[in-house]
Amino acid sequence: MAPSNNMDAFRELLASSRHIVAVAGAGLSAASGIPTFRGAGGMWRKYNAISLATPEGFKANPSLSWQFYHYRRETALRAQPNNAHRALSAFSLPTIRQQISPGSTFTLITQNVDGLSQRSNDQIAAMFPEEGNTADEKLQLIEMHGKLFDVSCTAKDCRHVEYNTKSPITEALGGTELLVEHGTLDPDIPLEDLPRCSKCGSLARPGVVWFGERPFHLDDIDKLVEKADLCVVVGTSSTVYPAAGYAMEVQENGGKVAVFNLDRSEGDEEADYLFLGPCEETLVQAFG
Ligand code: BJW
Ligand code: ZN
Repeated sequence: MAPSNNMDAFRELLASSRHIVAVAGAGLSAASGIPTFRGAGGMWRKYNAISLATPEGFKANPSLSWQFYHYRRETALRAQPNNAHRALSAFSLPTIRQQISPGSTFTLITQNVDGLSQRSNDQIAAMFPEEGNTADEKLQLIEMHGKLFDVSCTAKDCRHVEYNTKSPITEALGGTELLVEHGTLDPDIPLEDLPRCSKCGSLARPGVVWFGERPFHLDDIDKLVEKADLCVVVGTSSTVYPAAGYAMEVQENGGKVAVFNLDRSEGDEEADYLFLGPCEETLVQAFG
């Protein structure tokens, strides 16, 4: 059966669901001016993903890779959460969620590394300081592909991770975001001028998950997906595993799936609900 686009019916489902997970991708941050990876204007069309965003590419030329991530950090620093982030953040707040979906749990599992969902959660939580959002009911957010602002030591005997929003992250990278935009990266920034571990001085790398690497918090995610009775899929092409498999897993366990995406995406014909359009509009209707 084709997926339904009946928003009232979806809101009824939301009201009666017990354990809700949302799986988000780059489309969630598109309205904040963060480019997506695939499709028109996608970063993987413009840049060579293999040389910039893989462990092998980083090893072969950390100068190129760091310029790409410096550019991404600068873009994310300048961006602001949009209405789609805010709709999910508000739903994460127990006091608001109880009105829409009494007694339910909710976790946002995002593939995004831009930190915008965390910033949105912090902003919304600050608006409701006293509202019974106790420690064990904290906003639930899992950044499974890591964070652009985590800087991670490459030395096997150190592995120190530091949260760092410095702009530029090192002097030598300052201004190279313009080279990235013009597609003229400098392959020769000396290793000693790239970000280094503050503990042991070794070369540091961006704290993100590249192909072939284990995503973060997989054990927690597996437990959440196993018990979920509703999976909300937002702004992802659903081509990258394991995230791409969560919706089907929820459905196989008898749960429902609702997809919010600009265009058709992988597997969306199997969904119970499909809302095509910008998620910064459709999520507000669904969760507002
Ligand atoms: C809008 C919108 C608007 C636009 N509103 N919508 C099983 C089968 C086959 C392969 C594998 C498998 N399991 C694992 C693999 C290998 C691999 C994989 O999936 N390969 C596939 C390509 C086939 N996966 C991995 O390697 C993962 N690791 C792993 O599984 O490890 C297992 C392990 C276990 C134990 C030990 C060791 C290993 C890791 C994947 C890492 C992905 N990394 C990246 C880069 C992160 C750093 C960085 O940002 O640079 O993550 S790749 C890139 O893709 C990024 C994203 O998070 C990810 C997903 O992209 P996303 O978010 O879906 O973006 P787009 O652009 O594809 O889609 C955007 C969508 O939004 C579009 O549909 C638009 O229409 C829509 N949109 N505007 C709503 N306004
Ligand atoms: Zn170190």
